[in-house]
Amino acid sequence: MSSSDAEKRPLHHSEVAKHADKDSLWVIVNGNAYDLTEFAPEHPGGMGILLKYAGKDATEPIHPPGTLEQYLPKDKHLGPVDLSGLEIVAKQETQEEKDRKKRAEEKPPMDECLSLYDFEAVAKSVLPVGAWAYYSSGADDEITMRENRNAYQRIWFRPRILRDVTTIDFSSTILGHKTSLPIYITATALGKLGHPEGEKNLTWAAHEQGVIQMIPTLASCSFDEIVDAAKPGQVQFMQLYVNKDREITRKIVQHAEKRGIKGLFITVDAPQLGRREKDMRQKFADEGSNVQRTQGESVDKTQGAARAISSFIDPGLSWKDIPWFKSITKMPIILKGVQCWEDAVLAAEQGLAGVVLSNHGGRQLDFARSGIEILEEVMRELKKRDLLKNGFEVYIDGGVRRAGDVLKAIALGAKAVGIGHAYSAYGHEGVIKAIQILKDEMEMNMRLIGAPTIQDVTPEMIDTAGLSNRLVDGASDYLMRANYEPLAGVGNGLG
Ligand code: 173
Repeated sequence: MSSSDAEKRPLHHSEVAKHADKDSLWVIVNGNAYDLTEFAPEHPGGMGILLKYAGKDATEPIHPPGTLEQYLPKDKHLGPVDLSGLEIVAKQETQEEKDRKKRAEEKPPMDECLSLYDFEAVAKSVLPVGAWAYYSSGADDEITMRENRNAYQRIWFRPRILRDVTTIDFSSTILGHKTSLPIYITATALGKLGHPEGEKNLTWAAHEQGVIQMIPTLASCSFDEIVDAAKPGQVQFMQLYVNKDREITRKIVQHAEKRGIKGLFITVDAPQLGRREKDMRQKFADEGSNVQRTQGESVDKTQGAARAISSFIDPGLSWKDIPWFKSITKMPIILKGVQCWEDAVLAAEQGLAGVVLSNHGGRQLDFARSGIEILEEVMRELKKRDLLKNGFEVYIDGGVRRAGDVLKAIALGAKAVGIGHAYSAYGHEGVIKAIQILKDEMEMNMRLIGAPTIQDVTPEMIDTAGLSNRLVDGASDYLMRANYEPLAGVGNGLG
């Protein structure tokens, strides 16, 4: 059928339902039908997930609106669908899902959240299981994810007294742009898994609180929607996953620059997505039942929400590409995911604007060190080589939950700290409140360490003697614990 026929005569949903296998695979998205037969083998998420929706309504929040219109050739747009007579079969809700919805209805009033941990605890309790699995999952044994927190606990303050701390000013700049405190909202994918407004919540809250948002490549809202949600003059950065097809990357970068984006943060720690097993397990459970039963197809058990949409990322990206990036944009370029001083030095020598010391929230290489630990060596080596003189900036992210963490990073030389997932459950109001909490903590901590401004937060104010003493719990001897029979009446102290 040609698209002009489709305009004249809407397809009936029963017609779409006939195209439900890999030889003819149609889906309905937002009331329109699309022929995905030729595209299906190339779907980054694999054929399995498409077969699950073949012949059916596939309107899901995972892709931004307009994705199909943008990427699918026009002749595969089959036009509007007549949904009359379609029997909506209510999905069987599990008891777990019913319980979750009840918890969401009865969640604590937002004002009871006193710290970022509280927001995280509410999110865990009320978000859909798959959303929480995706957001909270770290790589492999999640040692690095925990280390991101632990590392902050190995740094202690050396406060100064009797400094006039009546007035506290924690404002600063990032790449020359004002920020009300030295944090920015870093890029986190798939915002609509947590809330229907997705990343726009972050845009609105960033404006309200005077901080800068970094827009993720793999947002649930489209890039333009997120830029349009910003108020005039509001500064936004963009995170970039580099596509194997550099033409696509060039278009994305140049479009971002045209839309006024003020910094390009190229992610360099994800040539392949890490194994986040919570996320992977979740997806397996979801796809397994339908695809296997109805199509007799084998299920790709190695996917998770993240892996399903990440195969376009180019593992061939290298230092040789940097001059090309500089040739296609005037935006400052920052490498996000630097993990040792050698690469920070290379970035500065290449004339880039900065680096983010990051292990991707512990979601990539397990046993990567924490950003705060790397910061110390990076600042030392950059200074030694006089590479900070052109305004090269160093940021860190991962594990930040308290303003005290931010101050430790600033004392060690970071210009700002990125904050990611933790507070989706209350929409944009929750994000505003979370940043307000950080500001309140910041004011108190700056008073207590004797630093009235960010410039007063110096390396002498912290004790990093224990920073590189990374301790990991030894594996416990499960067999001994399970099999040992203590003498009758005598405890063995194993508990
Ligand atoms: O950490 C992530 O989840 C992430 O960066 C990502 C990458 C590709 C697809 C989705 C998310």
